[in-house]
Amino acid sequence: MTNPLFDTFFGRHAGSERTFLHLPDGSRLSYAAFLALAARMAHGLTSCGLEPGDRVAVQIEKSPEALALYAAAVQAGVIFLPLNTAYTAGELAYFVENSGAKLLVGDPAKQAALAPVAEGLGTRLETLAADGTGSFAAIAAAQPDSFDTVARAEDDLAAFLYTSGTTGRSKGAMLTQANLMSNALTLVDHWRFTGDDVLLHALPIFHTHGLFVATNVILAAGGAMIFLPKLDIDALIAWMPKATTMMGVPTFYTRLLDDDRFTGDLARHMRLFISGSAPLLADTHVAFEDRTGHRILERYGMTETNMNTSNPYEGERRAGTVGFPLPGVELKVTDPETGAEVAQGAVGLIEVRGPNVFKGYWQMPEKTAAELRADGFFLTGDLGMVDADGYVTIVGRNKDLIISGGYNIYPKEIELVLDEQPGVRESAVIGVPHPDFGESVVAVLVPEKGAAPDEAAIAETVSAALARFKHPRRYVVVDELPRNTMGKVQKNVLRDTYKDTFAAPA
Ligand code: MLC
Ligand code: AMP
Repeated sequence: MTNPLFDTFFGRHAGSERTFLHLPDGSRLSYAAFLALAARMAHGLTSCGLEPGDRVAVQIEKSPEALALYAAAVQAGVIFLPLNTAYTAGELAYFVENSGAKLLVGDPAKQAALAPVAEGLGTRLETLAADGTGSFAAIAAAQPDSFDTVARAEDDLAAFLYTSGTTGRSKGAMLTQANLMSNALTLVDHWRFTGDDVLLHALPIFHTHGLFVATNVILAAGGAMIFLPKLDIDALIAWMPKATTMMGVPTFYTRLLDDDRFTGDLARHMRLFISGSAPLLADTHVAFEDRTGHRILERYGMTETNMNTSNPYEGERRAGTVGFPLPGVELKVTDPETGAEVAQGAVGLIEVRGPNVFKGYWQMPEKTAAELRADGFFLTGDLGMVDADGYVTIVGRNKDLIISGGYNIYPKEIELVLDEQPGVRESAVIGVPHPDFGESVVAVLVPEKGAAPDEAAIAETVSAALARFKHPRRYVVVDELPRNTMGKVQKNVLRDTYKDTFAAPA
């Protein structure tokens, strides 16, 4: 194979008139039409000066064109770097600079904010809108609809996905062709995907879940997707009769259950519902089964590793667990201090090894060495246990991380902004239970002596600096933060104190 990832996911559909995407307006895009679009975009990337191994940073709304740009990057041997559309220009500047992206493809609506960033970094800026217009679309439109696929090896990099750490800036997780390919092929097999599957796709396509799990699985199986721009329960309910499968974060399932139109009848014909990216409450699992007769299949993964474990397709899908290690993935539970494996059934740090595990963090050898052992085991930062039947349960995190509606939020990043604000001596940002997002953000502020922090002004500054989903939804002011004898802030105490902040009224 000249380019294993392209050939496996895309090239083998050449000339196929089968439907790849069902679009919200009722129209369809065949594999052949999609590949022609991708080929024009691959020429577009080349004509913008990109060479194999260069990075293209992409912050655009979900659309067939946005997906075709992923295919184009793979075909041209360019490393694809998708970015959350909620990121502010300031946040985005870091990713573009750190990755050394030669080209930034952004939304035309954000051109004014992105132009100074691109100019300052010497990066070319082109635009692509969800309706298929924009300067990059114009460049691509003028190109031929076939492209000589650039040769790549399985060990070559296919994508960077940025993920934050407890301290410091975000790290670019380097994913190889083999990482993406091996995981998607395993999942196709494990979850019994075929060319007859139609996946209800309402996830964003700038993260592992929507792009590398949902999309790659469908591409590898040769199935179709109902490609919705975002989660919209009305659309999900309207389209469900045409789908066979759905993937979502737990919020998808709680929102469906909150809607009376989501009935057992509506879901009966479905083959499979899959959940991941955040813990699915056992209550949600049970309520979903009561309503529909389906047991949601929960799996566990992360940016650096794609998917690690999954409940079985056949066999018991056990609520509150993430199932068994996937074929080819080794999983062990270790003592966070010593690295020694703990006794079966004991809680420890989850470590994983397999063809799914990434190659390291871009230009951060120390961070790579700290998290990826020389023997290939990756320290996930998740705390878990394996029960006597082999089911893995995630019981917590050994990392200061909040997961809100499936998005990761790093408290440190918010604390750094808050600590700078007038009248604020220090801050602690915590995640507490939230009925819709699973967890949500509370900021605990300690004022300077005699000062009263101006909450509105602080919220405004936070708003300019950070993506909306990271914003604290509640601020509280306290005299001092609880600390242990070592002087470390006891976030567990704060989480307990504020655990009912977003509780629904009894
Ligand atoms: C949107 N908002 C959020 C939010 N999403 N706030 C906190 N957490 C989130 N996840 C903001 C909006 O900006 C808006 O701000 C307000 O909350 C309400 O918006 P909404 O209309 O209710 O949000 P919605 O568009 O419906 O989005 C919610 C969501 C979405 C859960 C559907 O966030 C989503 O699709 N999440 C999936 C994330 C995902 O794909 N994660 C996978 C990571 S990969 P305002 O201004 O109106 O108040 C990974 C590995 C693995 O983790 O294992 O898969
Ligand atoms: P990300 O860095 O965005 O890829 O997020 C990965 C993290 O999401 C993991 O390290 C886990 O903490 C969490 N996660 C993913 N799937 C699950 C799940 N099914 N249950 C609990 N946590 C999960």
